[in-house]
Amino acid sequence: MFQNVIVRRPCRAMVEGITSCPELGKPDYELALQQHDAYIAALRQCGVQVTVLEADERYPDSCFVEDPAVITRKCAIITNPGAASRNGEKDEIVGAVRKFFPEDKIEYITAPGTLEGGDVMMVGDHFYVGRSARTNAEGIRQFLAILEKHGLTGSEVTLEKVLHLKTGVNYLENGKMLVSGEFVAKPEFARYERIEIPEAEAYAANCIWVNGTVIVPMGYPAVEAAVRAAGYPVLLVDTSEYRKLDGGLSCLSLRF
Ligand code: CIR
Repeated sequence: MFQNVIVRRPCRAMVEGITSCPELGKPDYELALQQHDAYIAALRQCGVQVTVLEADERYPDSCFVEDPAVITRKCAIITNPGAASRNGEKDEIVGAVRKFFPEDKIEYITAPGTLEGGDVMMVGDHFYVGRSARTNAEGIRQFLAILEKHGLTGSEVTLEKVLHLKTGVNYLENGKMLVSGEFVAKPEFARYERIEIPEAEAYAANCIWVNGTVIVPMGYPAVEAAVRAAGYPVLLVDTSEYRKLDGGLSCLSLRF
C-alpha cells in the first residue's frame, strides 16, 4: 500500500519540455493544470496523502517528478538524470524527500553514472532497471549496489525503442503487468501474467496501481477494458497535454 505521493505542479515553461513527438503540438498550459488537478484528485481518492510541490520555471520537465528520485520501502535514491536540461531537478526533489527520509536513508547516483526513475519498475522488493538513452551502465551499477546495501534486489533490462522502461511496461501488483511493444516477448517478464496492449494504444501501457485501483489514461478503451477485465477498479485521468511531452501517469508522481 502507498501512503504518500509527491507531485510537482507543471510550470509555464513546460511548453518547451523535451519531446520526441513535436507533431502532437505544444501542450496547452491551462489544460495541463486542469489535468494535473484531476490527477491529484484521483490519487486522493485512492487514499494517499498528496504533497504538491510548487512549479519550478527553471526546469520545463519538472512536473515529471518520477525521474529525479526513486523511492523504495527502505530508502530513497536521488538519481542523476541523463537529460542535461533535467539534471538540476535532482537538487530540487531532495528537499521534498528529506521530509520523509532521514539523511542515512537517502542515497545518490553520481556522475559518470546517470539514471532516471522512469527506467525503474518496482515489483515488490525487486527493481527492474532499463538501460536507456537516459540511464547508463554505471548508473545501473550504482543503483544495484544501493539496493543490495538496503536488502533489496534489482536487475537490468535492455531497451531498444522506448524512452523509459515504464513507457512500455508497468506492474499492477498481484503478479500482473501491462506490456506493449518490445516488452511483450521479453524473457525476464515471462513469469508474470502479462496484459498485452495493442500497438494503437501503446501510450496507455503507462498506468499506475494505487492501493488496489488502477489509474488509466483517458481515451484508450482497449486498455481500460483489459484492466477492468483483470479485476481492477479503474479511474480515468486525461493526460493529453503530458503525452505531448512523452509523459504519462507514472512520470507525474512518486508513490511510496
Ligand atoms: C522527458 O523527456 O524527460 C520528459 N519530456 C518526459 C519524461 C517522462 N517521464 C517518465 O517517463 N518517467
